[in-house]
Amino acid sequence: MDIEKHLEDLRSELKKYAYEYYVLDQPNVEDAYYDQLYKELVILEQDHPELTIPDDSPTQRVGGVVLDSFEKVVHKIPLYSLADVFNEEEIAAFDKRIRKTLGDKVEYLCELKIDGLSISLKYVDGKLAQAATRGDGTIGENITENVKTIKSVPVTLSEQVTVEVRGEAYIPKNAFAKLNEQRLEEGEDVFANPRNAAAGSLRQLDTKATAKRNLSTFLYNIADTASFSISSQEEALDVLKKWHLKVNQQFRKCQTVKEIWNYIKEVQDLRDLLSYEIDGIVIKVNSFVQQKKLGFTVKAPRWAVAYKFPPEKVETVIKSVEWPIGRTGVVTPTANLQPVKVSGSNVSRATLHNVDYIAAKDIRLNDTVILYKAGDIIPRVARVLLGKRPKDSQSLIIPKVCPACGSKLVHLEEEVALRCINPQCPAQIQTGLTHFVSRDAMNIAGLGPRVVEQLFEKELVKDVADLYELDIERLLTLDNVKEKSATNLYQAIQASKTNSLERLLYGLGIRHVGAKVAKILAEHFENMDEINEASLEEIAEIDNLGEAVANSLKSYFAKKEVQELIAKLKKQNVNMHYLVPKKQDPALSNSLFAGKTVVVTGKLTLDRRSVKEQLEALGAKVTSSVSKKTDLVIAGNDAGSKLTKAKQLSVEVWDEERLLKNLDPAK
Ligand code: 1X8
Repeated sequence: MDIEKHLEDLRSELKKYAYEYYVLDQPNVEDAYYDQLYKELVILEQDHPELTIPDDSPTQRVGGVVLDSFEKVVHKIPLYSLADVFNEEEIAAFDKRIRKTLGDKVEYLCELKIDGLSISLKYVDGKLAQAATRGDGTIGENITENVKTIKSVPVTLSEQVTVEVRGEAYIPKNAFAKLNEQRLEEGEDVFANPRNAAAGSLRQLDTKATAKRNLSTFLYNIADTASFSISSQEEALDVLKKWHLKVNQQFRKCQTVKEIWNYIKEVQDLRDLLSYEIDGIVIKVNSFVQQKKLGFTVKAPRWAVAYKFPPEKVETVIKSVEWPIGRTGVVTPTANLQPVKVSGSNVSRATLHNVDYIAAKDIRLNDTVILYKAGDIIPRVARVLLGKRPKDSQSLIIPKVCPACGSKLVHLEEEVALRCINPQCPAQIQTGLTHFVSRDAMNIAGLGPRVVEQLFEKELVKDVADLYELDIERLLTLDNVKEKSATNLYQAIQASKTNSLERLLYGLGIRHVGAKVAKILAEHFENMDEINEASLEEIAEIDNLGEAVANSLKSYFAKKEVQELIAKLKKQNVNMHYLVPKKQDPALSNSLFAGKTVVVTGKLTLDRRSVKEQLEALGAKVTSSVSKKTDLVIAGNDAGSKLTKAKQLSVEVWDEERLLKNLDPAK
């Protein structure tokens, strides 16, 4: 069998299915069938390292490029912003201005306004050459490697055109919900809206992270229309589609304000059914000749406006207010509401944030309030309907002491939050323990919140280290825990002792140390003692971290209780080291790079990704920041601060030529 031909067939078949699925949104084969072909391709590509994998192979969508930073990109043709309108009158005023210039023969194309991030894609001879964010409209960031992981973006167009197209990258509703759920679990802040989520997902230096976010796109604009025979927005959408770019099909041609308004009403009804968020509609004069006649103001085109949907607002009643304590001791007043449906989901609780917020809005028990979802996710109280306030209502009583431990609640310096600062507070410890055992932390299965609660009540566990003193006999004293589950639980607890350092670090629940930061710290310092002793500056300088993390770690480790806890965990043989994923190839042990920590910086003539891969294949660990642990720095042209740092620390530095010689001694 001709393997090259087979690979080519597989790829084109997979590409066709991916196009039908991701661009047309009309799959023609079962997912399982696609997966099977895909796996076959992965294996064949692996089995034939002598054959080069083309850039547009379906397997090349998983990311893997780790960037140092995002380069700036200048948009020769700027990406404009649009003037907003909020009601029918303002649309009528827009229409009136248009007709004053153009007379009565005007046609509008109305499109959905996608709640995402504007991007620009450059294709050269039909090949994706560059992708950039909008930035300020004139200067954006180069996100080519990130965009290559978005499956709706073709690497190759159906025609070999050289063109710059614009559109929106967005995160679908289900992916957005999943992402926020995951972030909550990891103790990270949730994204307030899909636009932030899309932006955050695209600005990942590690493109593997982008690949996991399931982003998609809609393209709606050709920057340089003059080069193509297109005379209207409608035709532009047609051409984009013909080139195999994903185009939103829910547009409508309208002649009058009434028609536009009817379209808006229809879209509003259909909004919840869409798989992506929209925040309005865009109204454009259809004809390019007419667009040109109208031109631009300093800020925006005169030929288009964005109609913004009002946030949905509903009435409900505050039934009670709770003051739960989180694992950091912060008290977050939370209202229990009469359940209502708002912006597509049922809501029965809303955060009241803090005491200042309650005071500012004068929120009281049994008040009727207006509720809406900010950025369409977090339920918020807009205001109290004073006319519906019960006559005998009284302001909420702000708790003075912690509802769990009774110690005095305080405001730390410049904080609006009320805090319980008792490190022995059972509510804090209990939520802290639930976090410690959670999936992304120590991953101890079978230790749900109810078991944790019992462990506390029966005083079997007072801190996380006590978990490791539990034996089967003691576990059997818990309600509903039989021989089998006690054994499983015991084994899960014991197994967690061998987790790599980042799980323990994250599990400790240190402020600002989410799963990602924990991983960075573990990789950098490799063991708990090093982190414990690291200076503020040393921590703050590590890539992607900063002062908040550094300060938080320093003040955490400065506590006597923390030092005692760490000692107690050590005594229980809980692993405190970073476990590097093992490389197996024994041939590597005599490689010059085996076990060496290498940093590559500056401009190279070689492709940085392939340099990194070659070094890793030879047993090196390639990292992004220079520290005293770095063994070697490869410096290309214009190497900046990393080279300076390497010199300061007397780390060995090679230029590209020397690297080449050592990668291939024959040269
Ligand atoms: C922004 C957006 C536009 C469109 C859709 N979604 C957006 N977020 C569209 O034209 N279909 S146009 C636009 C802009 O010009 N700033």
